[in-house]
Amino acid sequence: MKPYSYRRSTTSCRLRAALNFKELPYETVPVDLIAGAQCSPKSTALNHGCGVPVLMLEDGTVLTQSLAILDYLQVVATPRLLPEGPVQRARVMACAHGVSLDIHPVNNFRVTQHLRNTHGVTPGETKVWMQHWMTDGFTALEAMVSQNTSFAFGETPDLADLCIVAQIYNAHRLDLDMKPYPHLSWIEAACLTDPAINAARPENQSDAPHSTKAPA
Ligand SMILES: N[C@@H](CCC(=O)N[C@@H](CS)C(=O)NCC(=O)O)C(=O)O
Repeated sequence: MKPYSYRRSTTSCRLRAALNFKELPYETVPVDLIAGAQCSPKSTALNHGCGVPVLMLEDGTVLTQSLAILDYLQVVATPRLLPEGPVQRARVMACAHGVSLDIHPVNNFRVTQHLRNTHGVTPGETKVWMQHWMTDGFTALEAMVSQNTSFAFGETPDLADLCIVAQIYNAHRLDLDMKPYPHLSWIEAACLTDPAINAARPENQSDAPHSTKAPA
């Protein structure tokens, strides 16, 4: 499999963690979002939405949208990242959506670029914007996750954890104070002890500065 991914992309990070978790072999194709590579003709031929991740399967089938890709992986490979019970499954999905649909879209690169380029928003104001939406989303998530487990809903990671930990990476990058979110911080600590999630971290990717890994 070939995931097209950018190291700091939270959507790509979710996918990398899921592939690692399920021990599926893959060869990453780095896409440099800062250089605009997601909008090159080569990239848009795979994803009309101009973004990462994209997952190319062994037979050349191309999948887009991180949650749809994760849903595909949920169906074809174990261990599962979603519980069997419908209510518990809906709770995990609600947290995954809290990150993927409430926080990520309003903080996406193209949104912040548009704010800067079209509306004259400064880098400092952009940071405040991003912190605002993370504060909103994290406040809800802090109350939604289980209050007495290591991971979001149990003692092993699930889809909620994969989405939350990737977003917290971004929160640190943007200097968001995590003290109001102790449960999310515990989840992050638990996630970082998990080898599959740790290997998906931005700094462990071949396109990270000073990486010793050869780009695929
Ligand atoms: N809803 C899509 C979003 C994909 C997406 O936009 N990813 C970001 C990286 S986290 C991206 O490629 N942004 C490029 C841009 O905004 O130009 C998904 O979950 O896959």
